[in-house]
This record gives sequence, C-alpha cells and structure tokens, in this order.
Amino acid sequence: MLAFTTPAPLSRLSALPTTSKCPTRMTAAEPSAAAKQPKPKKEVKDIYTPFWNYATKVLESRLDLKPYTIPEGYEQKEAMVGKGKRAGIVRTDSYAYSTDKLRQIRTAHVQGGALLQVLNFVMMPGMNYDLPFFGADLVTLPGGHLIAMDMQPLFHTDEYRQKYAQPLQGAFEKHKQNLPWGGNFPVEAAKFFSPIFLWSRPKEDEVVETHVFEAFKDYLHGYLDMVAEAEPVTDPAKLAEIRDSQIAYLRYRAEKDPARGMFLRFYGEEWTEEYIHGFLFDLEKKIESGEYVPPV
Ligand code: DBV
Repeated sequence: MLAFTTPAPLSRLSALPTTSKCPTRMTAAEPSAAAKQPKPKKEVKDIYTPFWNYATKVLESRLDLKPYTIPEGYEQKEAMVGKGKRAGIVRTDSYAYSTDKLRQIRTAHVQGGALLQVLNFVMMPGMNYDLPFFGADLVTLPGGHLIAMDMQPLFHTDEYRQKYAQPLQGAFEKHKQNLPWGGNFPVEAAKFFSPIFLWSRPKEDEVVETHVFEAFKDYLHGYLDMVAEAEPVTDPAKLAEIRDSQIAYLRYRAEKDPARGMFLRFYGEEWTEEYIHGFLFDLEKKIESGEYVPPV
C-alpha cells in the first residue's frame, strides 16, 4: 500500500529528507539545462517537527517534567527502505517524560519523507487519577493525511463526559468544521473514544499545517488544564475501575497498533514487538516488572 511515488496533491512529498534537494528550480527559460538534468526532486516537507517542537515547549513550561527511561536501542532507529533510486531512510525518534500526575508522556516521530511521516503522541495518567488519555495520531501517507486527536475516556458516564469532554466541546465544534469526520473507522475502537474525537483525512498539507496545528494546540492545552485540576483518587473501588480501564485501553492499543505492519517491514519483528510492548504501550510490562506499582 505504501509507495514512494506520490500522486498529486502530495507531490511535494516526493523526495526523502535525506536525499539532496534540487538547489535551484528549473525555469522555462532553461529548457536545455532542464533536459540534461535528472528530473528535479521536489522538496519534502517535514510536517510534524513543528508540532513536536511546540508540544515540547508547552510541556516544559506547564509541567514539572521528569525523565522517563526509553529502553536501550529504542531512542532512535533507522532503516533503509525501498530499492534503487527509491531507497530512503525511515527514522523513528522516541521521546518520553513523566510527571507526578502523568505516568508516561511519550512520542514516536517517524520520518520517512515521501513514504510516510508520523507523530504519535500519547499522555498516560497515573492510575490514581481518573483523567483520560491524551492521544494524537498524526499520519502522512503518500495518498494523504490521517488525523486522530482525542481525550480518550476511561468511563462512559454522563458525569465523566461532563468532566472531561465538555471543557473541550467548544474547541471540538470549531475544529470539526475544518476537519470533517474521516469515516471508515474500526468499530471495535469506538468504545475508546470520546464525544470530542477529531478524526479526519485531509488531502492537503496546508490543512495539517493550519487547522490541524490549531486543533493540536487547543487539545494539548485543554488536556493540560484538566491535568492541572485533577485530584488523586483514593477510593479503592474507583482505583480498581481505573486500573481495569487503563489496562483494557492500552492492551487494545498494543494489540491493534495500526503502525505494527509498517514497523515490521522497516525494523523487523523483534524490534517492533519490543517497541510496542516495551515502550509505546508499556503499562502491563511495567506492572509485571514491578517498575510501576498501581495504587491500591
Ligand atoms: N499509530 C499508533 C502508533 C503509531 C501509529 C504508535 C508510531 O498508535 C501510526 C506510530 N496510525 C499510524 C499509521 C497508520 C495509522 C492509522 C502508520 C496508517 C496505517 C496504514 O494505513 O497502513 C487512530 N490510526 C490509524 C487508523 C486509526 C488510527 C483509526 C486507521 C487504521 C485502520 O483504518 O484500521 N491511533 C488510532 C487512534 C489513536 C491513535 C484511535 C488515538 C488517538 O493513536
């Protein structure tokens, strides 16, 4: 499904970031020069670095960040993908932090130029908070973009929606006008989403750079507002419910990770499974190893 050749309108993504850019644009005034040269490669935009740079600044300014250990060998991974002229490097960078309230804040940033670009950014609260998960899955494939952003709920009660979806209802209404429903959504995933789930498949880079970026900013700040307000839960019955719900969610994400196929192709099975279970959705492993002790 993934290909290096990119149809319009994503033709600007038709070279990999590691390949040299054509230094000067061929103009109509230089037809002979243009004819002798190989077809100029157009510039590939790095779409998600500005998103992550923005998020990092906000996280640093609004939270008291602590380091979160990324398993050795998983901070950065590169692989040559494709053959001949179409070969290029796909690089995955990982970033992680924690805070007193957020067990894990982590991002996977995949840079494969024309092949694909991904920013997958999730914030996972400690189990003594009933906070939702912050989830952003921003994906650029040769055929277009796939945008998912949500405050993924632990519970589906009116009270919970009032507390954790309502504050962002206005932002949701505003952004969904520019980011219409993307359709074709896995049914079994529905129970993990909130009423303010933004899910869209824009075609144009500009939509990502403008409307998606604005929504990203609002959702990020909205989530951090909720985190700032959150009070720890102490009721043992409630703690058990939070624990079950968090595990169900993260188990689902690990099992159904839509990036698994891509990672398998690029980096092989051993790396992929360890990356998914040992970093991206590591809660169960951390509990098993005793590195994370759920509150009781
Ligand atoms: N998705 C991840 C992680 C990724 C990632 C960790 C690091 O959870 C990337 C990478 N998502 C990724 C890629 C694709 C998708 C698709 C590469 C494209 C897969 C392909 O077409 O080959 C939202 N992401 C999707 C899809 C959904 C989501 C519904 C389409 C899958 C399908 O149609 O079956 N991911 C999903 C989700 C959240 C999320 C609901 C929460 C915000 O992060």
